[in-house]
Amino acid sequence: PPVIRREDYKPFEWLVPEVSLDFDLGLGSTRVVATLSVAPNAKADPSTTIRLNGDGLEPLAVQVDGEIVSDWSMDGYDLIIPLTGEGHELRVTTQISPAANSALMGLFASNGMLCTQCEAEGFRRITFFPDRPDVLSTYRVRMSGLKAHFPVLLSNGNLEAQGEGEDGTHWAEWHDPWPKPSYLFALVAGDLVANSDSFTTMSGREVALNIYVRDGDLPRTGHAMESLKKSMRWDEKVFGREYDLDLFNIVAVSDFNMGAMENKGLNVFNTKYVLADPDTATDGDFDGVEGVIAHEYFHNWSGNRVTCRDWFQLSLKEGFTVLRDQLFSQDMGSEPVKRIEDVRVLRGAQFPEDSGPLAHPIRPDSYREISNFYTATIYNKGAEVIRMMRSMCGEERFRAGTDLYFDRHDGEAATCEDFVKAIEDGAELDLEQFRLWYSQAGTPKVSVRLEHDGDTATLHLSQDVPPTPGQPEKQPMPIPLRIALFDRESGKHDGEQLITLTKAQDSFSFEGFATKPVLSINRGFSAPVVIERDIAQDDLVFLAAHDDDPFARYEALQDLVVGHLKDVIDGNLDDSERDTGRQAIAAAISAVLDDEHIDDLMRGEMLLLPSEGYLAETMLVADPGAIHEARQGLRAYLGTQLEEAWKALHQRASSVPFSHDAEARGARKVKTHALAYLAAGDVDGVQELAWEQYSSADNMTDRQGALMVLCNLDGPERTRALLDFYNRYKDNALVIDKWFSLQSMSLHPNAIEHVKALADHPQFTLKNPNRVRSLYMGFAVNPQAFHDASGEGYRMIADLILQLDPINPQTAARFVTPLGRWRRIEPKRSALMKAELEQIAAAGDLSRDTSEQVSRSLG
Ligand code: B3K
Ligand code: ZN
Repeated sequence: PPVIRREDYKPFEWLVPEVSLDFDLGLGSTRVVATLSVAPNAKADPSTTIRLNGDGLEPLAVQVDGEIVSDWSMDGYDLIIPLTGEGHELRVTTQISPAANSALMGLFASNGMLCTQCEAEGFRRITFFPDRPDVLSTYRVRMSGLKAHFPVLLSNGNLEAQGEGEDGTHWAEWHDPWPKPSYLFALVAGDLVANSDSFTTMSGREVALNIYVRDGDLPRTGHAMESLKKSMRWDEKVFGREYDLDLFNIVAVSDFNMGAMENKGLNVFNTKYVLADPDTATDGDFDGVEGVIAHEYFHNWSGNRVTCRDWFQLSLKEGFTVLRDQLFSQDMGSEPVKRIEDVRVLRGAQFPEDSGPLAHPIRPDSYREISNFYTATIYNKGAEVIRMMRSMCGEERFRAGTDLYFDRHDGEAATCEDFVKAIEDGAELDLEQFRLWYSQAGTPKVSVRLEHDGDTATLHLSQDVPPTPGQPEKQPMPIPLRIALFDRESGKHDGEQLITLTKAQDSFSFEGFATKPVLSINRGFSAPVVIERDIAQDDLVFLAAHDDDPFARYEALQDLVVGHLKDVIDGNLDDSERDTGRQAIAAAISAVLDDEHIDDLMRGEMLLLPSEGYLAETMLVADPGAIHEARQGLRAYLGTQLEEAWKALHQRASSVPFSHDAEARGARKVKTHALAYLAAGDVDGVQELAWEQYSSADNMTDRQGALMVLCNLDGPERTRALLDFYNRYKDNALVIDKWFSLQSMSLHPNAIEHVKALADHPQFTLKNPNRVRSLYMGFAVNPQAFHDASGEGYRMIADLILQLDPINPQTAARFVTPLGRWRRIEPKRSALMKAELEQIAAAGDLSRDTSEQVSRSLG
């Protein structure tokens, strides 16, 4: 497939101010008549033809200015129509088959309903169109279909007319007054019911809100509706953004490639991010709903009102919108806990991406399939980059910058450079060197050394931005670091400072320290970098106990554990040194358990050991077997060593009654952590305790937590609980997804066999992305099973990719990533992983999605 380059951008030769679409809806076959008003674009080169993108379409009839024409031609899938250089009306008829659309891009069928997904390039699977984000049009949509099949007919904007047709059909006409690119078009037709509410905007306009779901799911939509109203209010208050239509619709669909989609006035959601009640959704699921509802709603400004010029600018809307949803969730719940969670996601998904074969800058320079660039880098690192701007100028000036951005570019298709310039002008911040964060890939490493002499403490910093594919040499980046220097005696510091490292190396001096202070650095994770600090273990213990920045405190404990485990894995410790290290960790954890100044939500974060993936990431070449053994060994040690404390914690937490408040949520979080440590230590009676938590649970968080623990063990309670869970929830797809993933993520020695059997389970299907992810993403992140020394785990993922690719290439391509880590894995496993990638590459007829990922991974 051809490579598309950012530097080749040219504006489209034609403007398409108005589009009208007429749909004759059917599951098996839908007819589409698209009418486009076009005019030459004065800002582009003149052209004597118009190229309309298509993907697998056939033009059944082509008209120009009301006349049938036949001088059109096809160039691959694109339709080329000759046109003279003035305004015209084009009309093209196509016929599509939603029921046969298993890729879930364009118009597809899901459980008898019809639904669209157009971002990034799905609109061209519906009709011929200049399917690029810089072509903005107002849309008028008419649809008709059988009323019995499709009682609800929805599209973007406002409903303008509806009526009854012949033979049991009905129709509706929608009009969206806001010009938009084709990727924001949406249509839904189905048998749906709505949770309806309303919201009065800051200027007093009443907006009707509807969340459409299948009958029976209505009782689980309350949390989504509350989240929507909170998001609308928050965006007014914090970013000054008001909603701009009289109607906001959300539709939940169970077959969906991603989380949700921000179509103008008609968001389409994966059911996973809409439906929640205490019996079927965990606290984490509730947070997921709130965060994704907010994210899609916030896109109305950061994405829809100001959209992207081309797909290289994707982070313009995604990075910024992720930052907005993160700040929102921080405000709705616990700010430090949310920050820690977000950093964990960044380190778990983005850091490995940035240090592997798929590394790319947040504004990429080239791609072959844009669907492959909806990545943790574009989204999460993109958010971190904008967060750094905010930290450098402060909230108020940042708001002046975003106000200017929205004001300056409202109604436009903008670039990342436009964003940076607006922040520069509005916030009065010099971002010249900062732009490197947009162009350079790779996670900077910052080495830190604190020196003390007389009463001066000197901080020596140096940075290294590692080479990434296509970028062998890097320039130093500006790295804003929040720091504090603690007095060892008093446990206090004289205030936090923000220093910015702009050079390859630099030193910063601080006066007035009679004794050597303890350095706390990258507080709040102010920069998305790896800190390599030369720090004594005692100082980490000090920070883990005393740092007043919750993130830094969490980080100190993590570093303590990482340092110890790496020493264990490298064989650097004799038995007594290992015991000393373990004891220090146990003492630090025990202090966390006893600390009355932190709440349980925070305590839960501090109790979580760094994941095996994160540990692997800190090593140039990792041995997954050794990492697993060392980490499990430490967990077992902590489980037995602190047995009484875990039991007491479990008991205390179990006495807190269910509610959604922070205290109760915190209690649920630490309860399962305690149980998991006891299980790791294999202490007497843990199976019974887990069964007790499982069977007496009055909510999904406790129930799933206990089942997760039982799933790792081998005993009758495991089978009993899995069977009970299945029977209890067999009719709820989202909960059955949990049942699949708990087994595929399990530490049980037979996990591979379990996954194979589950692939033949009557409820397993490759057609539903949630189900595929629940079984196989769970498996691909299961360090023990996926990295089984036999290579069987690798083979299973490779087989899945080949089977899924013809059905759903977008979802199939996502599974290439875990195999792509082969260069960073010890030689034997590495060879096995690479061989699987080569096997996939050798298969004929791969999708553009999968072939791009496989060739980059091998390249
Ligand atoms: N913008 C969509 C993602 C579309 C992905 C297309 N492959 C959801 C979101 O980020 O809000
Ligand atoms: Zn988004």
